[in-house]
Amino acid sequence: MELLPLSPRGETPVRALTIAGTDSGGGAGIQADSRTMAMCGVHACVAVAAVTVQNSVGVRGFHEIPAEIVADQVRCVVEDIGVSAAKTGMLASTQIIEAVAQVCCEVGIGRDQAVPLVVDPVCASMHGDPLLHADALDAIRSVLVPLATVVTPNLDEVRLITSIDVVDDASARRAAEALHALGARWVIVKGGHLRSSAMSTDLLFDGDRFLEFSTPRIDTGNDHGGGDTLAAAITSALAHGRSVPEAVEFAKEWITKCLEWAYDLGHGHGPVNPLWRLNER
Ligand code: PXL
Repeated sequence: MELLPLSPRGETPVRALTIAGTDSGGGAGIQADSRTMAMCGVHACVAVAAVTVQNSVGVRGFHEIPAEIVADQVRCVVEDIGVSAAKTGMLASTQIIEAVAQVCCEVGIGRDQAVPLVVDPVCASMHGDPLLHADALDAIRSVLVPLATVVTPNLDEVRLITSIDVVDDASARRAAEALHALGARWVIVKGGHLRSSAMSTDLLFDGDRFLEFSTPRIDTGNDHGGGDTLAAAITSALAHGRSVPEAVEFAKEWITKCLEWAYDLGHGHGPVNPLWRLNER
């Protein structure tokens, strides 16, 4: 695959911002985003929205950062360092979603703005543990998705947001249309959790055309942080100036490599491995 360029010694890399939750187990969330961005030649700036208490077996709880502190982290980074793409992950609550949306509009992050925004509408962990208050789904629909340059739900998130159960290509297209109608510029419906084929096919929709991206399905129980990593790879490619279809094509190949290099960790599910680039020469 063609990798994104690392910056030469002493040269300031392109920057991207992740607004998300931390994972004490080190596999998902901000930890996955930062590693992926670093390996894609992007300096990762970080606005922490929530701190999770978790290991490879599950999430025991989370603590939200006050909404104004989340927004201030974004403002502070953009003012000085500047970013060319941004991503949201776990935002936990309506208050945080609203504060993030407001500051993004204020500083020029979001669809049709100078800085594209990848919205990964994180609702729950792979174990089904909640990472979003149930009453915040409305804010995801009405405030966050409309701000997205690209929205990247998995099939569980598609069901929660649109009430559409994706079981085949026709329902995936219906779901993409429903998400686009909420206001996202581009929609990806990820087929990775549809276990029916040897390929993992993601559908990309811009309100007009459907594009399909297929990569070989990597069967591993170690896929913790996979969604975050895919969205962070899209964000990284956008930060380098790639178009959305180019970024998605890159990210599909990137996550396939991260899955091939995934490893066991603890007693539950291990993480995908964004550091594979260091080992595969
Ligand atoms: O993979 C979704 C996700 C996002 N963000 C945080 C997480 C998880 C999954 O566990 O912990 C902080």
